[in-house]
Amino acid sequence: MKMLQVTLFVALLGFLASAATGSKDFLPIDCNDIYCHDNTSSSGVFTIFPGGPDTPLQVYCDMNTDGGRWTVFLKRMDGTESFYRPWSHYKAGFGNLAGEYWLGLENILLLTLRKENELRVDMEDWEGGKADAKYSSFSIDSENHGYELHLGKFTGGNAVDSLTPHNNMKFTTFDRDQDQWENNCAQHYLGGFWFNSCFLANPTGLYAPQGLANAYENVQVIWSSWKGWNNGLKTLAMKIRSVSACACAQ
Ligand SMILES: [Ca+2]
Repeated sequence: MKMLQVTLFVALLGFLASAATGSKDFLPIDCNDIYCHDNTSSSGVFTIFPGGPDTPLQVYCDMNTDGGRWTVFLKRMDGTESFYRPWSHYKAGFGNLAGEYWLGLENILLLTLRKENELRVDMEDWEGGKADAKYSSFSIDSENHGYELHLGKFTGGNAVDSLTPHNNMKFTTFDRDQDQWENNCAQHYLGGFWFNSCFLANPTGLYAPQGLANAYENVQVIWSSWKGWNNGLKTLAMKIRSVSACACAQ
């Protein structure tokens, strides 16, 4: 009887030790790490640690599109979230991870500091059409440098390129104007983005419901090289992925 108790105790210790080791060892930086750790993971909300063990962050991972492993930092899908928000909100992030959200410039910065990433933009119109655009690299500078955008070359996609004019632009919100226009692009076009003077793409623009998708000229969710200036999109998501596929140790 005593022997059995000792055996059970030792087994329990072993289990606790392995559980502790497991949780210590696996601190995914992004959705790429999660997929590499378990390639049966399906799309959904996961916890990542882009800033280290003390800063868990929840994020939506796209594990299906184009090989999966995508960390989604912007999702528009139903108009439930307002994207006309101040600098502090765009810095920290806002929204609902299962629905519409912006991951936050500080979190995006951490992700792009840790790894070299590519960018993918997926979108849908109200007629069932789908389109995408891909870029070879994506990173941003720190807040002191205005979270300036650095985009690689357009590498393809039937949405065609609407983002290159936003390259090397700082981020602008209605309460922080860092754009190239004499007025404030964010204030005028109702979002927060790396505006130039002002945009070819307006991913954080006003969400126009079906039937009203061309009622708000210029201020909707726009990807002009695909649907022009008067057609608000039904969905749009911006997502990044480590360019080194499954390099993690697990
Ligand atoms: Ca301006």
